[in-house]
Amino acid sequence: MITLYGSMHSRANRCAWMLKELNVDFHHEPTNFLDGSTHNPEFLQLNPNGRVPALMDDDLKLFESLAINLYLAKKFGGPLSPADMGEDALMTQWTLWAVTEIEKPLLLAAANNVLFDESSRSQDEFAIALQKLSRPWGVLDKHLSQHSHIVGNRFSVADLNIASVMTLVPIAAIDLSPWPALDKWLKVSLERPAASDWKHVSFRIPRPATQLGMLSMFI
Ligand SMILES: N[C@@H](CCC(=O)N[C@@H](CS)C(=O)NCC(=O)O)C(=O)O
Repeated sequence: MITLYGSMHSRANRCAWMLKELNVDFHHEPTNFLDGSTHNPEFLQLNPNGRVPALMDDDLKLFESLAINLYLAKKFGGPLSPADMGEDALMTQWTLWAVTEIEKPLLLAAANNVLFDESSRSQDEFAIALQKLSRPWGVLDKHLSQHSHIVGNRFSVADLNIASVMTLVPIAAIDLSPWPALDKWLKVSLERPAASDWKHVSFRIPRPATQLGMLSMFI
């Protein structure tokens, strides 16, 4: 039996999307990440990082949302999964790329557009974050102007992992019109019926008190 821990306002919605695409039954524990629940001793047994999502598949305990999705793809197979070693390598490559190239600057942009209280948003930080995103988004836009999907000619875990990181684009109303192929692909991906949990995301995060706090939060 699979149990997914984490409220749908958290990155757990990435794994719920994957489980729903795969039509896998799972139990959902909506652990709240804003009230300290991820730091209680019982939860730390599951994920010593004190973060959601976490997933249990019988005795196997996993953390890291996108690694969980790669595991689920390989465990359950089908069109979302790699068909061979080459596809496996490419799906892993694009997943790690999403985390290293897109996630942090996109979070910084979204924080300064919508997630921080209005009084603590910075237009300068927003512009710097978008500037940082322009290179990877250019790469993705070019790729998607030549290919219908990230890997192979079908929606796979690579599309899902990148699109799930980019749910922050509509949440923060970021304009993707300079990257039209990316814009189109993201809109279509995020409208898949299994993806719908991201639409309920709404929360505010406090701006860290110090520059060091900002660094540890975003870099
Ligand atoms: N890289 C991790 C990040 C997990 C993460 O930061 N989760 C947030 C919620 S979206 C959390 O649990 N924060 C609570 C905390 O940091 O104390 C993943 O993708 O699973």
